[in-house]
Amino acid sequence: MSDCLFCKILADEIPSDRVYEDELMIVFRDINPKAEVHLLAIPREHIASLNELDPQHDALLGHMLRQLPKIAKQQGLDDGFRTIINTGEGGGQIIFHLHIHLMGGRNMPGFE
Ligand code: DGP
Repeated sequence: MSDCLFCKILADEIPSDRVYEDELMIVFRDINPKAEVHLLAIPREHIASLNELDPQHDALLGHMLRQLPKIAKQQGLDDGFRTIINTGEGGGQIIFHLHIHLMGGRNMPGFE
């Protein structure tokens, strides 16, 4: 989608600090981190939010979720990590390209 910020990050039209990518997804650092490690995992396919998921996306979401523990460990989060998906304006979603927040380490809300 031409007016989607995260599609522009995918296309390298906007720079980002990527920590992982494969054929289905990329993971990059959140520009406004709420914890020592704060990453965003997004599908290459533009899906606006969980509200737009179809059964055809089951394998994609399964793939994304399975990569997160490996990526968290690569980031030094050996004790665990937090995932958050904000959905819709009422859920605090600002960017309407589905993304999974992966957070951990020092300064994580509730662990300051
Ligand atoms: P959400 O509220 O769930 O839609 O979270 C959107 C997140 O996206 C928020 O934590 C800040 C992050 N973000 C917004 N713009 C940019 C950007 O241009 N680059 C990066 N790396 N992150 C961004």
